Amino acid sequence: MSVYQQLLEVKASKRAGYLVLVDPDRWELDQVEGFIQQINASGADGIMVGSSLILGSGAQRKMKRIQEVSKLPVILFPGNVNQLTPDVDAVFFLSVISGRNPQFLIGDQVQAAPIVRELGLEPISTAYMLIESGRVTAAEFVSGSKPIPRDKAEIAVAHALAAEYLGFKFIYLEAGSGAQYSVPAKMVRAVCSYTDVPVIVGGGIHSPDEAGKLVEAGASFVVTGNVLEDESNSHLMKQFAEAIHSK
Ligand code: 1GP
Repeated sequence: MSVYQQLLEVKASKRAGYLVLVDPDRWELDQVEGFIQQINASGADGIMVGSSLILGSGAQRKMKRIQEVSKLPVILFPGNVNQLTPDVDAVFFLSVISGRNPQFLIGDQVQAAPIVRELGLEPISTAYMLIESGRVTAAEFVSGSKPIPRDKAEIAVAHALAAEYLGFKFIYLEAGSGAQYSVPAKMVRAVCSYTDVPVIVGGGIHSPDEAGKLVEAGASFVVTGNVLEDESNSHLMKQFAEAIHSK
């Protein structure tokens, strides 16, 4: 079954799905296995790997290790074309539709498409919308695109409708990794009331309670990354899964 189908099944069978983002730069090769085992046991529904920028060495080897150890689908969440690797189950084929930078709207996708085909990866088209989140995030800076103002839900709605009409499989409302504020629940609610395209929400989510509120607002998937990189927070993983799944 395709990863896309698996994600749709998660959405159909649970209140919403939980995806954990693993930034290869945050883990040494010998640490990453333990973290993935924790994710396997947490009740999460999938693992995302990638980052706006990867500085450290050995990212490809880490991704391979992640896929070997993971019992969940591993989806590449690429910051650029160089992060493409055969050692994932699918790739979120992102277009930064909130921005007007042609490189991140279609330029990089044209570079990436033949590589995705050659590697035999499953592309999952995803309309990526950056939402203003208190301070400039890496995703905003690196993509050279302006985020949507957080109090302008109607702008997010119009982008989401455009994404639906253009045929994207997912909409990703992104505050940015390590964001000061997560995407406002009000904006999630507005977007989800206008489109049936499944909405993924991520960036700056620090508590299971916050995640649960985003699901109540209509999110189909919630992503956490940074908050779990602090080992003292590892107990939160199961709590996130419960808050997101429970009716
Ligand atoms: C970033 O949405 C993800 O693309 C996760 O963000 O690291 O802030 O949880 P955090």
